[in-house]
Amino acid sequence: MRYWHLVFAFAAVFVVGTSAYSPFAADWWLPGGPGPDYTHSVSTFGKKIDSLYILILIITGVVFIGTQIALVWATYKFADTGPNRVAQYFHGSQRLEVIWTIIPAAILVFIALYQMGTWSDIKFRTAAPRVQPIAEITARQFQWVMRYAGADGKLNTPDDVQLVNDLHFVKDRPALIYLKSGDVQHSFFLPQMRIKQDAVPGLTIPVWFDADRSGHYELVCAELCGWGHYKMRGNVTVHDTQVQYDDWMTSEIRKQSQDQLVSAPATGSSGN
Ligand SMILES: [Cu+2]
Repeated sequence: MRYWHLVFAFAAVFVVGTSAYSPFAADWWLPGGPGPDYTHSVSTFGKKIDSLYILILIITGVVFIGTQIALVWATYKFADTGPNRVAQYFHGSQRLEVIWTIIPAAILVFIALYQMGTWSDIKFRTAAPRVQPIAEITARQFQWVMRYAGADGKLNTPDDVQLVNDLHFVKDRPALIYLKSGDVQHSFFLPQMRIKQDAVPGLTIPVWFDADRSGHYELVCAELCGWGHYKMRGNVTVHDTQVQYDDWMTSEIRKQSQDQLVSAPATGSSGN
């Protein structure tokens, strides 16, 4: 049967074709900004992450196409041709094995060195922006509990504002948060900003990011953390200006104090 190579050839052409088309189709590529910018990340780090992603995609794409050509050729050339065909036996080729070990190793070392600058900008604590953290975010099954600094701009003070699944920050300036976990391991993922960081029980991890376009984006959990993992979705609002952010914060503070008034016992009825 000399037909199997056609199946492999079709599968390879289909995969390469749809992959090549995907940057031009909405929702097939990396998530991005609103409207025609749907494939462009909205953060400073996003551009670096995307260029690394494209580089790795090109390397793996070339290797994929090469191995698929070899596969199709082998399934055609060595196809079963009838009952009288005799099996061939041969020993491995040491030279070939050395080559196909050294080339991938060299590529991996290259990628490891090439990405180091980007990694250090995003993850090294020494690169953290010197700003006050806007919030402490605790991941727990199955929500993001966010404690904002409140009116005084400082965390761990009585005027902190607590919200759930609602991340706000200001456009064009670095936002710093402290990430914690209340139970198991979660992963704080801002897809449009290309930021992903595990929330690890027992650790407080600083995470920083920015956005160059205001609007509404999403926060998701990228670590399968339990049955309700899919529910760990938060809204992200990027405000145009600090004034807008402050207005939003003021209205949240007002809401919170109203809640406290409603839930407080009526004066005199409870004794203290
Ligand atoms: Cu989770």
